[in-house]
Amino acid sequence: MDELVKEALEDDFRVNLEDAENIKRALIAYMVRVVGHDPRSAGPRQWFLALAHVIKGILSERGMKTSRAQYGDDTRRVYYLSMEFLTGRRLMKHLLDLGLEANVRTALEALGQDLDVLAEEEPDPALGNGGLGRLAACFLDSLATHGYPGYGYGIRYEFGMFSQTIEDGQQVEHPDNWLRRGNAWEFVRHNVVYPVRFHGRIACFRDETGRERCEWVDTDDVHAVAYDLKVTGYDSPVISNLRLWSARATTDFDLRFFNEGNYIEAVKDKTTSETLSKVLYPMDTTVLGQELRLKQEYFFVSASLQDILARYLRVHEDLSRLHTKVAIQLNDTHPALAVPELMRLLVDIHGLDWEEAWKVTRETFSYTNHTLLPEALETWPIGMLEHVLPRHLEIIYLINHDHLQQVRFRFPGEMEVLRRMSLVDEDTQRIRMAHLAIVGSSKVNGVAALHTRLLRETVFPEFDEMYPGKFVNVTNGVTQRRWLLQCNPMLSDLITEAVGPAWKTDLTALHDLEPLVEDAAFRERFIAIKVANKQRLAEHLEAETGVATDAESLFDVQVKRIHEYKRQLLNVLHVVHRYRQLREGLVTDAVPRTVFIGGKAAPGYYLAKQIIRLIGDVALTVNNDPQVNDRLKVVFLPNYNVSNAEITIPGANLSEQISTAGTEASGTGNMKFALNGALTIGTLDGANIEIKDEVGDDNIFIFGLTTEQVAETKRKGYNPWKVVEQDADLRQVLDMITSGYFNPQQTNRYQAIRDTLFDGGDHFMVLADFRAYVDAQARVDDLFRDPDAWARKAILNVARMGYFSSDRSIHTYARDIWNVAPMEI
Ligand code: GPQ
Repeated sequence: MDELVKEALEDDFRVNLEDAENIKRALIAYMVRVVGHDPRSAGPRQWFLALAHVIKGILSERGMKTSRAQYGDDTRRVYYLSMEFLTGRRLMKHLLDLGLEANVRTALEALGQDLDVLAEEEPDPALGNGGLGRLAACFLDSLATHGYPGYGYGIRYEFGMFSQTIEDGQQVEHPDNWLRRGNAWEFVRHNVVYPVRFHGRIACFRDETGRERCEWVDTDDVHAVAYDLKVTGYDSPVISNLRLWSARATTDFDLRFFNEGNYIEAVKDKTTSETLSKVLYPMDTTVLGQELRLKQEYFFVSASLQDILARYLRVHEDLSRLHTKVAIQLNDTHPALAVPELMRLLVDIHGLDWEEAWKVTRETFSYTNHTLLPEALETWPIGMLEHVLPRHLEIIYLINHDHLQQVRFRFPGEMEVLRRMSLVDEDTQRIRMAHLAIVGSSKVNGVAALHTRLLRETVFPEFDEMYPGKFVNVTNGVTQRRWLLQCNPMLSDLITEAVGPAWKTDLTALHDLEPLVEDAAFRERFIAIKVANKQRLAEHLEAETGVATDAESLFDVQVKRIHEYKRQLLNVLHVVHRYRQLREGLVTDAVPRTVFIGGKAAPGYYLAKQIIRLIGDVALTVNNDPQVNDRLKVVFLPNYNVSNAEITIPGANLSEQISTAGTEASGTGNMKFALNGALTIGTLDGANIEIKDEVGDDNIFIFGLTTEQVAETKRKGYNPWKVVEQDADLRQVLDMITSGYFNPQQTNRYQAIRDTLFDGGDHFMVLADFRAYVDAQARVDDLFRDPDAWARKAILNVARMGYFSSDRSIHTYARDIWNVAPMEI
């Protein structure tokens, strides 16, 4: 080792990627010079850091080339503004993208280290809640892979999504202190700092030309400091940047108090302003309406726009042409304050006319809507906006004034339409952020065909009428680089061996797998890989929780946020029904199953937490009942996150996508499972419909009410009591749950669940879909008894998932929304 160290240091940081020996020397050099540790005594943690720094060096070099090419081309750039980015761990992804895994593995072996052990040293950055944040990460991957000039902006939360444990059957939240040991991948840019202002008042005056100008004065300021993460694409020279903002107190602020001699006050205020980037709100598709959240939204929007304008002004002078070089995508309404903020910057700071600024603004922004659920549509109290962002409230009023004038022109005399379309909800005195985003954007998109149709027909029909062509669909996708290539290496190898590597950047190439369905040897290998992935999942689970599962059984998986509309409860009702049937000997030929359910409940969402508890109670009873536990097992997968998903999804036979029709905007888990060879049991909801269209009716288990039937049933007066009265099995199942069968120590534990199903009117139609679901599950059993027939359908699912790549989504955005092309490097 001594000799090696000496030699490597002479090499002076140069890394030749083709050569494992050279990588080894670089690792040693970085260990000494960057990590500051003696290679002779370094452990996995230090070697992880050394490796991360080696890679960071490569990314930095390539990032500079990308950035030079972008300035050179002067092309339109895409900025993706999102409160959430669920990137997953970086190490293995970078190695895969750079084609470095084999050489790095060899180099580490020579140093007595195991790459897989090192990879576990990296925390999973949980800067998002679920689908929306993970979609943003898939998009960055596709942008970089296909060479689009993409750039992400978000918040560097000090605490990401809480980590979940189950204690006494109940969810317990733990802070996610992911930065505790630093973040090996980030570049902190102490020179990229912008002030972000809050509170204060508006002072208007006439300038020298006689024009009225308004200034926002006496504000409380916070600094936004940039932290950059380099985003690699697969086998691509293009690097995207993800810029995350961290809040830091301004020094002025400190000094004011300091000079008054109140040192402690100064430090207290410093902490207050720094709480802005402290923690991610752990709610998914529900809004809380807290002032801190509003401030977070404005904080990252303001910093991002200042940065975008500064970059534009470095090479251009005329802000009235901004939209020709800049496209900004608003990931839901969370960044919708960007609309009034850009207006403020253009008009108040840079002196553009209102009309001109409005034209630029509308041409610059596009908005993606991610939900139809009314509780997720953001609105802010006027009083709160007035206090926190007085100038923005004025600008919103001005935008609304012009907007309503056009509405009156388009719908003369229709007062009700005017009320509905206003940016202001007069009844509640709140600003409707979705309306603001719609009027401030050139395009608005939904995330699956059904979702876009429902947006146009039921949520924003007047807007659709008023702006023909503004509403478009871009069905979500997932990146096959993480959700097949990285998470399922065995299946990836089999596919590449069979049809070549093109699928890695063009997923439609999977079509070529179809003929292999007839190849018995291929089917056998496909089956063997699924079994191996199930074993990997079983081992992981046993190591994490001590629960043993049988990889021969059907692995039935539902992993996603816990929410009433996603209907984990329907899943549990089926489990209890199956349990009863097995116990009472009503079925003798049931296929052995392991039902996995995992996901986090928002900390304040009582019913979701009760559902987790119920799963635990049912699991305890079922798993300890020797009469059935060779044929049925129930497992709650704790702390579902990106890293766990990478192990869970490849190990599934059956993917549960059972939301009430018309409630899940798209879903993306549904795509990941099918791509890894699971069959779907699902409703005609979100992207399930398009998955069915692609894989074919015979290769998916569809059940339950359609969106139209749900609406029709409700219109006629849905009565849950009636449904239960007519179904003896359902009655028995509900009796068991509500009488304390699974929790004799507290028999009324599930009163709230009972109440929502009966007195609450079963809003999500769990009871209405019970029978259809149970029947569909029986069809699942039938097919699983014939492993070869199952494998044929699973292979067809993989072969026909080409459409669901985020590459396709990104090409569609690029063409239909952003008008950008890949760059040349
Ligand atoms: N989604 Cl509004 C979230 O993950 N968080 C949110 O706050 C909202 C939506 C999801 C949505 O529920 C899924 O159906 C989508 O597949 C996903 O966004 C990405 O579009």
